[in-house]
Amino acid sequence: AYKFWATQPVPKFGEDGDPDTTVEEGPIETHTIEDIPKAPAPLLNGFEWCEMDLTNDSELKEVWELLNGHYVEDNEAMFRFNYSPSILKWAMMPPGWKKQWHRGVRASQSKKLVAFIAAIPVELRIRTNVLHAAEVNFLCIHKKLRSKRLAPVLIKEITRLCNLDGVWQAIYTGGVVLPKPVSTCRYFHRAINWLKLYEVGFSPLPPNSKPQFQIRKYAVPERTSTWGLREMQKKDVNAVQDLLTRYLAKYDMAAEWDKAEVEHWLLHNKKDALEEQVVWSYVVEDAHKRITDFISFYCLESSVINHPKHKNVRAAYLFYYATETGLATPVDKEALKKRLNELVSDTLVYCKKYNFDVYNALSLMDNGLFLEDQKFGPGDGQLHYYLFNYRANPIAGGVDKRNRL
Ligand code: YNC
Ligand code: MG
Repeated sequence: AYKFWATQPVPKFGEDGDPDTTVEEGPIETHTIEDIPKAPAPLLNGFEWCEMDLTNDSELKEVWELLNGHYVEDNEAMFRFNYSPSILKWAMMPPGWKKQWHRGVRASQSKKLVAFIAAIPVELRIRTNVLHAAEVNFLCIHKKLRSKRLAPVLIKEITRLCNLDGVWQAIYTGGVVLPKPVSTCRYFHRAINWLKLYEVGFSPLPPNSKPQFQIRKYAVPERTSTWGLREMQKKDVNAVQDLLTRYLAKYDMAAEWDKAEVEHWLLHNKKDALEEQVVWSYVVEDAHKRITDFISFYCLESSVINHPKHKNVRAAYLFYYATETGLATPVDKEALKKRLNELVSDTLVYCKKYNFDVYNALSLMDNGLFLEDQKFGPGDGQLHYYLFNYRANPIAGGVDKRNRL
């Protein structure tokens, strides 16, 4: 098993032996740029490499079409992620993005795009070490080209391209089990439009319940409750960056964002009126005009595969948050729990206002403090976190157990 992954600089299952012993953290292997091939490995006959220029709307649309038809589905093939062109730009073009890290495969004759993989730069802190790393995502192969060992070719190619830019470590996530997760999270879902989720087969009707009981259970307050909550603006970037950096310091693994990254990830500036909003961010400003909290979510729709009535499900994903309440020493856990519940409940009001059907969150950061109270239920999806060419001790998921991403 793992014919390809066994050849890669990743930890193997079982190799660290006793789970109570800790390993020394660091790179698994080191190379120099001079050793890295300047040209890509050849592809199967009839296919060629290409660079996808996402600033070009027609190339962006090609990537969107490939992903829309062939990207990640749930186990029962009922839903498939449908990243909008706006969210693709947001996700793949943060500060420091590189065109050469948007790699495609075309059929040589038709020029049709049949496979894709992308990486973005990220400053990734693991405990006390900050890695100048890549985050790899959007690996996708056309359904007709599956199981031909093309995925390893794409992975080796993105590795080569990262290496050529002096990047030797990467982080990536997936629902599949590979050697070897550094952390694992579970997805949680909070129904907003319960009836639609029921109709598409996402939410079950519990025995002894009735649709109207479920609809009432998931009713959302009309108004937000936190004093001083407002939409985040550009003038808040410095304060939010400072607050977020201090908040994330308590986790064992987190991205480190500079101000430009905070602005990109939290204040998606729409370049033109046609572009859809991708991310929603709110701050709490106190009576002294200090930013004491912020919370954000982003939009990711899923296509409903072959449904007579519904074409898509609009999901909001809880993104980053931070609060001064969690930064007191010692941490007052009850106060933090109360504050996070208020903030998340307020975002639920906005999710409803902006027509989301479901609110998703992972079992990371301090989410365990509010998931149950806010009526999020565990889903069957897991998300595994992987590090490439970096040995690290496991990072536990869940509340207080220090992880993020
Ligand atoms: C996966 N998701 O195990 P072994 S997540 C990594 N991530 O290798 P083939 C995967 N590896 O077991 P297919 C993987 N899925 O023999 C499969 N593999 O060692 C491994 N789905 O290749 C698999 N997108 O080409 C096996 O398989 C080998 O034709 C088999 O293609 C797979 O973006 C795939 O789920 C996933 O489009 C492309 O099924 C295809 O099935 C597909 O015969 C739907 O491949 C979409 C989907 C994956 C979403 C994601 C993160 C990707 C991370 C890749 C690893 C990056 C490493 C770091 C590189 C940079 C380093 C630096 C610096
Ligand atoms: Mg293949």
